[in-house]
Amino acid sequence: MPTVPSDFLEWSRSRQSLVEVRLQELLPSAEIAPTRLHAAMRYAVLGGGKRVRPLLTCASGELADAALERTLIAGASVELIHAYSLVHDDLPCMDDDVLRRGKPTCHVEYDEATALLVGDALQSLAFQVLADYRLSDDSAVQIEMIRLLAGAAGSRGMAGGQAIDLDAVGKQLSVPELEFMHIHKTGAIIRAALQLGVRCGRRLGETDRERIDHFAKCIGLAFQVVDDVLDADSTTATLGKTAGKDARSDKPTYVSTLGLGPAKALAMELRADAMQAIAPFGKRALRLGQLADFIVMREF
Ligand code: GRG
Repeated sequence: MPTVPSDFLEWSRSRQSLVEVRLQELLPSAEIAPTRLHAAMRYAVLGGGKRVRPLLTCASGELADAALERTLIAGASVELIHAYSLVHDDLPCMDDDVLRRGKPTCHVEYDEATALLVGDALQSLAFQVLADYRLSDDSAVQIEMIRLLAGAAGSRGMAGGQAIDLDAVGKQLSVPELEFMHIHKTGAIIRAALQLGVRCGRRLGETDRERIDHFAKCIGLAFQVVDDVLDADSTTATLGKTAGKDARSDKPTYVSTLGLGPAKALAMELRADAMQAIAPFGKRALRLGQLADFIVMREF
């Protein structure tokens, strides 16, 4: 099992705190009307979460020599979409959960209608951010970034994956069916995080982009496999969200389909495939490789 090196901890902590500051600045102040909605938006986004997606945006941006500031803003826009998805996912009409990031879910702390609006407003804010800031010297590339994130969040991406997930409750899915669901539900936004980072920088050749995209697909899926393993194999206190939820909700997962051991082995296989895809970049892909390790080794 690979270990997380200390220079990666330093790199990731510095980016996490920089993203945190950008998110604080991008979110409307809780003193501006409507104050309750703005307070709830800040509650849902700030002070929690691993910020894996912005870290991926920073790492892929580094590979394309992107300015850090651009990747922080692009990463923050992806995190806003992610935060919206968590708020909506926790609602009683979806996963019906009471704990997220170690605190009461948004609809428990506020109310259901507010949580619904928080998700709506965070999604709009993500695209406003992508349109407001100059993230590429080429405005066509910037429009492409907006299109990529919209596609990843929509019915052909995350929202579609969530629809398949809701429909799968009580059913047994085959591994290809599970893969299809998670490539959409979890993988699409992770892939977009990497695509946006690359587009903040200089134009990479087609082969290099494909390498990064293959890496993105592998770690997007690995992320979900590990999420399923942790749900089955960890505690609520460690996760900061309700553990054992998938089995109790009768949801098909990699653990229910393959078993715990083979699911862990699959995560390692996906990591190896991801590493192979970025090997030709050598040291330039150091942070991407370390993030892949972090994703498969994380405990929460
Ligand atoms: C409601 C349209 C809509 C979509 C919801 C992402 C999602 C789709 C649901 C979340 C449910 C879930 C547990 C998905 C598994 C993978 C995942 C996204 C886990 C949470 O992401 P982390 O671990 O969370 O990055 P933090 O809190 O660290 O940001």
